Amino acid sequence: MTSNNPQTREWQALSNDHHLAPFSDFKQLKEKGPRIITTAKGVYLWDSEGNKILDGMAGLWCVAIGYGRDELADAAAKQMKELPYYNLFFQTAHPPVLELSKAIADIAPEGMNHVFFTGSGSEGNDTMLRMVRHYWAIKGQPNKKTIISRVNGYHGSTVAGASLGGMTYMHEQGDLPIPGIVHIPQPYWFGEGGDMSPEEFGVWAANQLEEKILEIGVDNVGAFIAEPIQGAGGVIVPPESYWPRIKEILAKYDILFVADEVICGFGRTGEWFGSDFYDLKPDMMTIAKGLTSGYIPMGGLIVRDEVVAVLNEGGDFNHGFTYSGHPVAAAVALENIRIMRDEKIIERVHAETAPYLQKRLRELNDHPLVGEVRGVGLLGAIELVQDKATRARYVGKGVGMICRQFCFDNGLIMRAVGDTMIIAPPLVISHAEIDELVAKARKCLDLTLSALQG
Ligand code: PXG
Repeated sequence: MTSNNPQTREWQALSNDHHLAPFSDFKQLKEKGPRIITTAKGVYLWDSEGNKILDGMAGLWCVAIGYGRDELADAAAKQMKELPYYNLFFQTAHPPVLELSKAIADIAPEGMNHVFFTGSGSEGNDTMLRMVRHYWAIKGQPNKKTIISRVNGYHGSTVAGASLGGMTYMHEQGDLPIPGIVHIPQPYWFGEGGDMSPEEFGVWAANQLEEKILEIGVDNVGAFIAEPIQGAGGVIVPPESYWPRIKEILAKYDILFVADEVICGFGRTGEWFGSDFYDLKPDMMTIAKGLTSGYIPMGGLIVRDEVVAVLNEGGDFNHGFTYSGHPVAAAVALENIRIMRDEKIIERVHAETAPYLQKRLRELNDHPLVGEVRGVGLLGAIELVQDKATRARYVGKGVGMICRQFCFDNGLIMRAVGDTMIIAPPLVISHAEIDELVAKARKCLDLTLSALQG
């Protein structure tokens, strides 16, 4: 609470007195006071102190088309005036949700033509869990209940979402995971690959899926869920051997495959979906974030035709949310997709900005603190280490948090997951803005190294 700006202090007092922030240490936040973000345009944010900040995280992985697009605000206002709300229960529908379903079917992988809408990615994964079990019950295999997920995957913060996720610090609060969800190791070579080569480790990590299926019994396994590239876990790009081996295993056993596309979907990899990038052919895909560029909450589950054909035989699916397919959210999502298409935003990521960002980021490999730079599309990770050769970390120093603070103070939002710095800028970032991002990242790495040495 050190601001000299009375307005900032007033907002921080409101935070102290009334707000409980997500994923925060309430007491620590009270002592420090939150940074107040007031406006945004393009890839930049401004805080209440007047600082301009390059948003290397697109909000929270969501602001694909950048901040400040009036078209989305106009689409919301128009829809609010026409039909601000109506539900989709009881055999009703409205134009925006139907048009959006079609627009999503048009961009989704072939054979994935139906969408169940939710208010968030977590709700999308809750929907997935119930739909998978309902699907197998209809097929006369009600024991196929278990969902296999991965350690350090992120699938949301509802009870099912956090259980599906493999974040132990989330499981510790609230007796999670719920029964029927099990986890296998993640394909995180840099952190866990030991002496194996990345390719060997990728095959080993994929084989854990087969071992788990055999351990539980295929008659008890409903689905495997995974992010094409883990986001919140630290932008974990699997070794090249990983997805091909997983695909072989999935082809061998009769279980559903769910790609959680909440981060990878809508252009992040330079393709519409991470499943396109890795040619994954999932049965279901969870979506959120980039669907509306985060301008308004919306998530969903895209479902393969063969699965829908089974669900069609199952009577009522007793599941849904008040805001499933909300008309204003649907109108915003439609406009967001239109802009992505008309302005060829994903094509530009694919052909120009992703290769440029990846090339520029890898220049940071020469920095003494950097053990690895990796990334795909407009996703990037920088591993901070004490020893490049052995990949050994600084112990007990909180290097990632030190670096994150320097970034904050120097006009760059770059996240820390442990000692892994991660970025996922808006898809509209320009070459000049990428240069700025990389220059600021290098400066903050220098400051971090000095702090460690001092
Ligand atoms: N799946 C994935 C892959 C996600 O990244 C969710 C599901 C849940 O979406 P909702 O809309 O319910 O939040 C997410 C969300 C982080 C962070 O620390 C990431 C998310 C959420 C909160 C924090 O990077 N991703």
